[in-house]
Amino acid sequence: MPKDYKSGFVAVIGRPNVGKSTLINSLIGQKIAIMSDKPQTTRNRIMCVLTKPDAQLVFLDTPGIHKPIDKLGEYMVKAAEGTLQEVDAIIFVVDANEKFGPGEHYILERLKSTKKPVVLAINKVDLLEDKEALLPIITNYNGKYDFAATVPISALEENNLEGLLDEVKKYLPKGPQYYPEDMVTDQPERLIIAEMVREKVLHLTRDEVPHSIAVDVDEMKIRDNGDNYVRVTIYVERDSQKGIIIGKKGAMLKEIGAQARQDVQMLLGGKVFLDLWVKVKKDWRNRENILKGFGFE
Ligand code: GDP
Ligand code: MG
Ligand code: K
Repeated sequence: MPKDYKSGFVAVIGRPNVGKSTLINSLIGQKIAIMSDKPQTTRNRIMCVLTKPDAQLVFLDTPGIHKPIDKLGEYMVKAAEGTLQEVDAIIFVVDANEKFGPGEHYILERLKSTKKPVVLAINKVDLLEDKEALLPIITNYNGKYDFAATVPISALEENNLEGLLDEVKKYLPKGPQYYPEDMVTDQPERLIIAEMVREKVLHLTRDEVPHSIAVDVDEMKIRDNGDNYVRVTIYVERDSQKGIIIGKKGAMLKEIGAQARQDVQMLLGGKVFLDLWVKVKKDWRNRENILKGFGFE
């Protein structure tokens, strides 16, 4: 390891859908960061490790920075803001094709309470028909906040990601490789699997069920024939939501299972039997004791 090796923590923040997870996944080269915009718990502050010859960067996908609307939201915002105080640098991702809005304004206000360097990543530049359009975006953002750097990128097409990394690396302290080179995430498999299922539920039901659904992996084992067996419970608040998730003659749940199984198989390797259950747990969002049961601090 070179003697000026650097290592540190980097928070990736931004409104839903701007491309935070895509960015982290592109950097890491694997689908680890969860693509759902409605993460269920503070636990999925997913940590991804990127090891380079000159630096090791640990990325934290912090989905919770938005106006809280209920108890769950409050927990998440607190956790996300805590993260901002722990990191060495922050990447603020915005979408080049979206106007500056209240979401961005809210985040910039939150950022004022941190002294950490913030690198602005203007994402989805591949969708800009006229690259000249970048200049006013850059000027506008830099008029509102003192960014450490501004870097236009395409997370999806992996454009200028090295340029972004170079800017971020400037703000990392000298330090050792904390994590083994081949380690890309600290997430227990169970939590990743729960998020994979949850992502499919929200996607396939087209938001007909609220983000208040929770998913727990109850059991994971390897059967005698070598196949993986995973039993998962999806918790909803109302019978009607249970009905939507199960679908006509169970068709929806079957589709959720089929799609989630593919992701889980990629994660675990080998064959996976995914045993999905749906249970009603009334109004869990606003009942703190139940929140604690789901692992909230
Ligand atoms: P997040 O909510 O901020 O984590 O956003 P995601 O990473 O889940 O991305 C939201 C959507 O934007 C997905 O459909 C991505 O494929 C898409 N997306 C992300 N980055 C880019 C990009 O650079 N270019 C284009 N065209 N689409 C992108
Ligand atoms: Mg995301
Ligand atoms: K600041």
